[in-house]
This record gives sequence, C-alpha cells and structure tokens, in this order.
Amino acid sequence: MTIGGVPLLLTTVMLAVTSGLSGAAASDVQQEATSASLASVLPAPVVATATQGVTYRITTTTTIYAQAGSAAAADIAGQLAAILRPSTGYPVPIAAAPSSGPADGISLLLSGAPTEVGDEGYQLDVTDASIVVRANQPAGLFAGVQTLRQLLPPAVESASVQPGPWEVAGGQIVDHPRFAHRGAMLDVARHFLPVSVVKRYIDEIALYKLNRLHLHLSDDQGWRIAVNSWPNLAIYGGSTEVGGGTGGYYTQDEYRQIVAYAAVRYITIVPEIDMPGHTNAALASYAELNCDNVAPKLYTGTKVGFSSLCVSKEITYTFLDQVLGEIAALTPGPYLHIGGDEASSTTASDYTTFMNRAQQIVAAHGKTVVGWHDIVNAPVLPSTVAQFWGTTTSNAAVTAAAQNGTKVVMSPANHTYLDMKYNSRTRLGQHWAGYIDVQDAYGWDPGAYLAGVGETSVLGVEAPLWTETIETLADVEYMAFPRLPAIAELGWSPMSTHDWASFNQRLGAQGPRWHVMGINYYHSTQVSWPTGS
Ligand code: TNX
Repeated sequence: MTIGGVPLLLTTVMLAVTSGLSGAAASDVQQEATSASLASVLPAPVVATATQGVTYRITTTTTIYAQAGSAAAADIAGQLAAILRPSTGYPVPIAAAPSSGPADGISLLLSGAPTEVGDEGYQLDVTDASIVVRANQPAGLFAGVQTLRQLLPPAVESASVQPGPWEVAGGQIVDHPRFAHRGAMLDVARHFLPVSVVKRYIDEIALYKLNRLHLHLSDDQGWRIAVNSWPNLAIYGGSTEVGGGTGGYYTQDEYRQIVAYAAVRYITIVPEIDMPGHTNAALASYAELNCDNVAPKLYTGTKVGFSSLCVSKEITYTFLDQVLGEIAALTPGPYLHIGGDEASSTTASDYTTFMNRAQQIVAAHGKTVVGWHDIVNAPVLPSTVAQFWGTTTSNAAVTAAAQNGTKVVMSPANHTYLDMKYNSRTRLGQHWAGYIDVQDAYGWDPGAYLAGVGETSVLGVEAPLWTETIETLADVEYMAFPRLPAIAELGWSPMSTHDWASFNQRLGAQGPRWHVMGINYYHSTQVSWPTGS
C-alpha cells in the first residue's frame, strides 16, 4: 500500500488516520510508523507514513532552499536556520530553490502541495537525500517547519552547540487543520504582561500550530493600550493592576511590534476591548463616561460585574468609535473582540441598545465582531462570532444563534480555561469552573460539544488565560503547559486521531523539548514523561 508513492510500512506504532482528507488518499488507509519521531508529532498530523530504514541527516553542508521569489518563504527559511545554527553549530546557508526541482538539503517550496491541504497545510517528504516541505501558502510552509522541528531531537532547540547527530526519520506527512480558528488568549489587563512575555508566548503557541492570539486589553483593573484620542485610558487607567502593582500599557508602536512578530509566525492578533461591563479602568479615567459624571476609583480587586459604560449617553458611542477606530487601524487582522461578558450592571434592554451600536461601529471600521457568548442575548450581525465560555453542554441562546448562522469559537471554561487549577494543590489559578488536568483539557470534541452547535457552526477553539493570579512568564508557562497543546490538538487534528494513549505519549515527548527551551511546565502525573524531562 502506498500514499503518494511512499511505501506504507506496517510496524508497531499506530500514528494517524485519514479522515479529514478528501479524495483517494483518504480512503481506507490506517497509518503506522516505524519511527518514534514520526509518531511524536503534536498536534497529530492527518496522515503520516514512515519509510523504514531511511534517514535524513543534517550536516555541515546542509543548505535550506527557499521558494525563489518568495520573501515569505525566505523569511521562514531564516527562522528555521535560526533554530538550526546555534544547536548544530553548522553554517546552514539559505539559497533560492533551483527551478529544476528539489535539490539535496532542506527545501521550502510553494508548489506541488496537494490542494486538500489548503492554505495552512503542507506536505513533508523526508528521504535520505532531502527534506522537502511543500505548501500552497506561506502559512503552510511555516506549519511544516514546526513539524520538522519536532522530528529533530529536542536538543535542536538549544541555544548552544550540541553533539547531534541531527537525524530525521524518513517518510511523508500530509497535514492540514480541522478548524480555521486555533487560539490562545492572554489577559494582560488583570496583571500587565510586558511585550517580551507576549512575544515568548507567541513563539510557544506557534510551535503547536495555533494561529490566533486574543489579547484581553482592558478590564476593570487596567487599560493596556495607548489610545491617542483618549490618553488617560492608558496613562491613568493603566497605572495599576490586581493587587495594586504598577500595571502598564503598550504604546501603539509596541502593539504594532506584537502584531508584526505574530504575523511572521502566521498568528493573527485579535484585540479585545471588553464592554459595556469590565470597564472600571475606563470609567475611572474619564468622568464623562459615567451616567452620574463621577469617576470611580481605580480598582485592584478581583470582583466582576460591577461596572458599565453609560448606555444612554452619546459620548459613549463617540468613545467607542474613536477607541475602536484607532485599534482597528493598528490591527491588520479581521477581528475586533468587544467582550460583552458578565454585564450584570447593565439592564437587558440597555445591553441590546449598546450591542446594536457597538457592532455597527466595529463594522464601520471594516472589522468583524467577536464577543463572549453573552452577546447572543442581543441581536447579532450575521458576521458576529460568539465565543462560548460556559461550563454546560447546552445553551439555548447559543444554539439558536448557531442555527441562525452565527459561528462559535469554543472555549468551555471547564476544559479550556488555563487559569483553572490542575488540582487542589495547584498554587496558582482559580477553580470556579473545576479543576482541569490534562485529560480534562483533552477529553472533549469541539465539533460535538454544545447541543445543536455542530462542526459547521464551530469556527474553532481557544484557550483563555485569565491573570487574576498570574503575574510572570513562569506563571503563564506553568498554567499553559501541558494543557495548551491539548487544546491545540483539538483545533488542528482530525477527530479520528483522538486517542488519549497516543496523545499522552506524544505530549510526554514534548517534555524534553520544553526542558531545553526553558519552559516552566507542570509535570502532570497524568502524562508519561520520558525519564530526564
Ligand atoms: C470569567 S470568562 C470571566 C473573566 C474572569 C474569569 C476568571 C469571561 C468571559 N469572564 O472576567 O477573569 O472568569 O476565570
């Protein structure tokens, strides 16, 4: 049996299956792999086929060939070289791929990929002469390179020269994502996180083929982005955080840097300005935003549901238009998230009035609205995306919206909330949605979770990290790893690959990699970590 001309060798390790692929290649093929490294890719690929006895070795003469004429391919080649050079000690030059076809070495090509891999998928072929990644778009090349990293020994991630050898098991992977939206969220409002932490998190989520970073930029405790037309929002509203620390905010230039850093890793920034609730920092910064014209004090506690923009004042909509207008102009991605959660200080009719206007304002700035699922309690625009954060498997309002065409991002709090404790002994985090160990994060199906919200209504998944108790990069990493890769796999891999035993083994294999990268991960007792990780 062959797939794409590569012999399918049947040995011991069941790796992947083929649903999700269309056409002949998807028919009835069960995948098997001889190599631990092919079997260890996370998220699980759609199809992986080992070629027994074949190994590619990166040596001192290995060159990376990037698609001629593509600046994006050259940039991705540069990112791969930047990983390989420090750890191998080899020069790893980059050259334009010859038109005669793949040369020896590592080729990153924007031709010859199967159409079914779409814009974000790729085909990776490893022979003893070459590694070839083919994709239809640069995002797919980037994804293929993330897979290639995982096929190399963990020491490849080291910042200093390591002994090697730098071998990749032979075979073929044909791979593409299940869902378009594969996200992580960072709450930079409850505790401010500096640009360096956000960039590091972008690097970490990119490893697992996530493609959205949602930044929760404002809340009761802090406003985290400079707005030129309303400068006190950041200067005053950003001056503290939960617990009374000094807070902080991103200048517009820093925000642009984050957007650009994410873009070359094929991650779209989704900025959130939460409203009409969760707005104490804004209300404290400008008295005129309050119905009684009295600015409240800054807030450094952790209660929710006590603040609301003044729905009846016209200046509220001038504020929205100017703030959202500036953020839209800074954001190349299609989405503006306007929160809408826990608006318990806003009446139901005010909420509807407010959300009607807010959605129109976002649309006027050329963006698509995302809101927490509470937004479906108001009429929504056809394009508005609802982010489900409940803890139940049925929600009548969300089901009705989905059946009316609303797309849903799945963030069920009892499976995806990275601020939930792993268990009662976890120092950080909360547990209002329960304890979430790795099996809870992994053990659900986003396309069949919420009653009446089927696969075609689901845009994807997202793992939020709220930061009431989270203050440092080490805290962020401890809560995200190893649960974030579970959510990443649910977003990328076909459900037919869903298997705890396989996932557990592949997740464990990431441990030594995280160790080399200095990622502060939680050694969950549910995971079979290899010794030494
Ligand atoms: C609920 S989830 C919130 C946040 C909190 C979080 C803590 C959601 C839309 N709202 O304001 O930070 O719980 O887990």
